[in-house]
Amino acid sequence: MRLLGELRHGIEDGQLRVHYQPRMNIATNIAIGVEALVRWEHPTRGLLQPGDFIDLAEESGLIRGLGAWVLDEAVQQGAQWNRASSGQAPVGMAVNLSPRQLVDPQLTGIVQAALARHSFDPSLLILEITETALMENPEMALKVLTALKALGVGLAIDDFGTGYASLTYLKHFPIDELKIDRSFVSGLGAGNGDYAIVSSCIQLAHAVGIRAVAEGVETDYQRSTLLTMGCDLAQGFHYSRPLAPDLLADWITARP
Ligand code: G
Ligand code: G
Ligand code: MN
Ligand code: NA
Repeated sequence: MRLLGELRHGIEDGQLRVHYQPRMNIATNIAIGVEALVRWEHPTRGLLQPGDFIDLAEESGLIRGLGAWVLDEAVQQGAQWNRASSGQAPVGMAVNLSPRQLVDPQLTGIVQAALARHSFDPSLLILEITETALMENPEMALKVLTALKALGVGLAIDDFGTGYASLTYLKHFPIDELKIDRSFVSGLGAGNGDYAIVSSCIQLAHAVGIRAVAEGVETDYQRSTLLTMGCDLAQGFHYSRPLAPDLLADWITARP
């Protein structure tokens, strides 16, 4: 397939970019970190979003190289911001892992190497794994998560509510945060069942002692509703779109 060849070339040719979206403490309105989101600056097709090429990367196996590059790039960027912002709380970095990366025997080594290469504090890195990836093989996932956790990094369940994670696994996985899928967050205020779903997810997270993060917060009504519900962190266009690192620098340095 043509796009696959172009992607392989694009990775080697340095056409990938990482954009960053602030992760906000809802109560204080302060950015506590960012999520790294990959883009492909295609020479003729323009700036492509992950939805245009991540599945292809996953099916072809290119995701291993792509994912390792994103991780290294994000950790390097996080380390750079943190060196530049002395006296401020350090910036946390969240990076997405695909299902295939999760079962890669080299994953732990790749993460460890990136942290060491850039002298990045492991506790400032959060690896996001989708609920679906975890539930494909929960026993194996538990082993991988335990190994990653031993490096000192944080772990998040991404797109929570769209898969079928049982409460049993949520309790046994060494998870630090639960990211409520934006399909539920976007329904807040629409008078449907999403209010109850989002509220339950937050209570569930707190019941097992982890943070609740709302994805895709677009309106002030959603923000204030989440605050009332006790949600800890939020991301979304209401605060900021994912931005190129030079544009985000202001966001990072403007923090109190
Ligand atoms: O950036 P955008 O909102 O278009 O991201 C769409 C999806 O692509 C999200 O679900 C996100 O988790 C995924 N994604 C973005 N960057 C990466 C990445 O570096 N690796 C993997 N595996 N998925 C990513
Ligand atoms: O979950 P993934 O890691 O699944 O989520 C990140 C994706 O969500 C990125 O593609 C990002 O561009 C997108 N995104 C972030 N904030 C918002 C938002 O407020 N609204 C919408 N529609 N998409 C958002
Ligand atoms: Mn994510
Ligand atoms: Na998500």
